[in-house]
Amino acid sequence: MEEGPYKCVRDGNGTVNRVIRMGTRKSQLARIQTDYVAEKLKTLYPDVHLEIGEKTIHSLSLSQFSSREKSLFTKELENALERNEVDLVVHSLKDLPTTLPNGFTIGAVLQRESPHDAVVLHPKNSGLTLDTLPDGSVIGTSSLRRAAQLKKRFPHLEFKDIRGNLNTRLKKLDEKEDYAAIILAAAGLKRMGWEARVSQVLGPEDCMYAVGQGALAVEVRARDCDILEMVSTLHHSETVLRCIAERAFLRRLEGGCSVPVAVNTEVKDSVLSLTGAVYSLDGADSLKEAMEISVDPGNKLESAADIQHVGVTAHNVPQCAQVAAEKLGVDLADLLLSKGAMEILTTARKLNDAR
Ligand code: DPM
Repeated sequence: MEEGPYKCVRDGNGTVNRVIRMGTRKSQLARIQTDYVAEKLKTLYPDVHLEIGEKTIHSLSLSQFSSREKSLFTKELENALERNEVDLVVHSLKDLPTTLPNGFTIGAVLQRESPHDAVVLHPKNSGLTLDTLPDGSVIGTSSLRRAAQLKKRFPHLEFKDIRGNLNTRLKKLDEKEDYAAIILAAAGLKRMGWEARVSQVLGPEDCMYAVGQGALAVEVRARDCDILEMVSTLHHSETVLRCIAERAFLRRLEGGCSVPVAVNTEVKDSVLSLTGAVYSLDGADSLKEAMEISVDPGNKLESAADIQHVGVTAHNVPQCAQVAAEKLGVDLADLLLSKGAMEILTTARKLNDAR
């Protein structure tokens, strides 16, 4: 067996192949997302041996790895990355902070699924919409962003927290009478194979989406050039640029994953447009603005090579376009800040902490 920093296996022909170990969380969605990325890598690199926790793709099995698989959360997964126990971790991009801990980077942002939110109705309400649900109907969501926008837009509805993973939430909806409907990301529902439960997809006029929603991200060690190069082929340029702009916007607003901040992005004819908004908890107060920038590779903005943009490393996406995308996010946030966004967010944060 080959010595060196990486674990390798020899195949039947005596060729030495690197083993890539993928960490995953236990939830069904996390597994599905990890498997999806594994399949892509397997197609692109048929010679690489992939391991997912205890599960093995290809021929190799490593028993000592399985015991560590238990329940790794984002932090634990990063610890496992740091300790060289795994080489890459798949996340929903929207769950990754805009500033990653030192030593980590997002090495791939895959083509985005629908970034929109969707309504899942209690079966007894089949055929209804948020508009036509009776007065006082209770909608389940723990997202401040969704609640703020929908409270304003549909004042006849009530909103209550709902917790747990997707399986738990759907069970709580169907098997009890607590909620008339719940709101979930269309992308997660699709990955779980539950598209048939989507009764309504919410467009930007009803509910703008969360930063990074619908995109998968592959987190790796920033110094691990081999793995970085390997996963970089998974990058989807347009998604990368949209998500850099969105993450730069959220970072500048000092927003975490639980602030009422929403976005909408689009790339058309090499122009990236970003709409961003902040809301008070009841949606009564809000600020919304839009800006755009050219991401044409011919549009030379000063760029430094080898730098991360809001945590993303993408050598194979034009640097100047990434610089432009980040600038767009920062500029739009600054515009909102100049109009009082920080006050709205600070109040929302305080009220939410006091809940
Ligand atoms: C974050 C939020 C939620 C998740 C907040 C938000 C939703 C929480 C809730 C940051 N992460 O969206 O405003 O509804 O109470 C999450 C989901 C997915 C990734 C599930 C969902 C799947 C979709 C994707 C939870 N994180 O939002 O329905 O990959 O974007």
